[in-house]
Amino acid sequence: MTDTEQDILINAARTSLAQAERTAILTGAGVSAESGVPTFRGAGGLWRQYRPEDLATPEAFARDPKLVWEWYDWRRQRIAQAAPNPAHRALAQWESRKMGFTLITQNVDGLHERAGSLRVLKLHGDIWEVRCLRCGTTSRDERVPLPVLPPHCTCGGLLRPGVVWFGEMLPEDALQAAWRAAERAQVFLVVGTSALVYPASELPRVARNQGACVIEVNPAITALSSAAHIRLRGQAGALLPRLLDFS
Ligand code: BJW
Ligand code: ZN
Repeated sequence: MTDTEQDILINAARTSLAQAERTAILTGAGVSAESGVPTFRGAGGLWRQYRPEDLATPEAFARDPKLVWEWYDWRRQRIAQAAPNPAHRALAQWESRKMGFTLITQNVDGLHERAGSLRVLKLHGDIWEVRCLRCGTTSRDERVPLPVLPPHCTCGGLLRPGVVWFGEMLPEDALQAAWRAAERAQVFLVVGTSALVYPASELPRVARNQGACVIEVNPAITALSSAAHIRLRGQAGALLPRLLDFS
């Protein structure tokens, strides 16, 4: 695609976004890639020799909680060193200027909130939360690195990360709100996700089936690309400030 063709697509996307009264946005790991947070799949997606599917499961945690915690502790350190990038900031600024805006994220890194986003539907939890497997208490622990792995609760129980693993249900309130926003959206913007993980991957399709214009921002072709009306190939940090600047 030439630069001129991409410019035409950006203008079309910008106009749709500017005119929409209800917009939903789904972000994935790619939105934080330019902040230095590794994505799950593709280049740099491996930690040691493990894939996310080997570690982000209750079975993996039951088998070897120390190993799984080592992965999370390493990621927490990377995230603590990272700062929000222009994509996070553009979305936060947009929320403050526009009604009918719903930000849905699969990310657990908290960078949307650190950029100033106030309402974020977090589908896969929060890496800074820990939950006790014995007493069920959830709390925040932002220490990096954690002093002892695996960490334990004051009750003596084993703590797990407050995230959603494969085979687990998503937080019901956030998922319901995300589904409703997808059903109502006139424009659905999908940023930096491979769209391989269910049920988040269904949201753009739900929106499309209800008549929304689906816009994808991603440097690569994804499982969703063929269903998107406008495909913008590039990095979120470069494209989102251009898409969302309609002052
Ligand atoms: C850029 C960029 C730049 C790079 N700018 N872009 C068989 C068939 C179908 C479904 C299933 C199945 N078996 C089981 C399922 C269900 C399962 C699932 O979907 N599995 C598939 C893998 C097959 N889903 C679940 O289990 C979910 N629960 C559920 O369905 O409950 C009901 C149920 C219960 C019991 C049985 C069955 C169903 C839960 C899913 C939880 C996912 N959890 C994780 C870990 C979270 C905690 C943590 O962070 O550690 O969530 S896995 C991981 O993947 C993480 C992510 O949020 C998620 C999505 O990844 P994402 O964000 O798309 O990242 P990447 O790396 O894949 O892609 C990055 C993209 O960015 C790429 O496209 C790049 O090109 C792009 N990019 N730089 C813009 N600068
Ligand atoms: Zn406890």
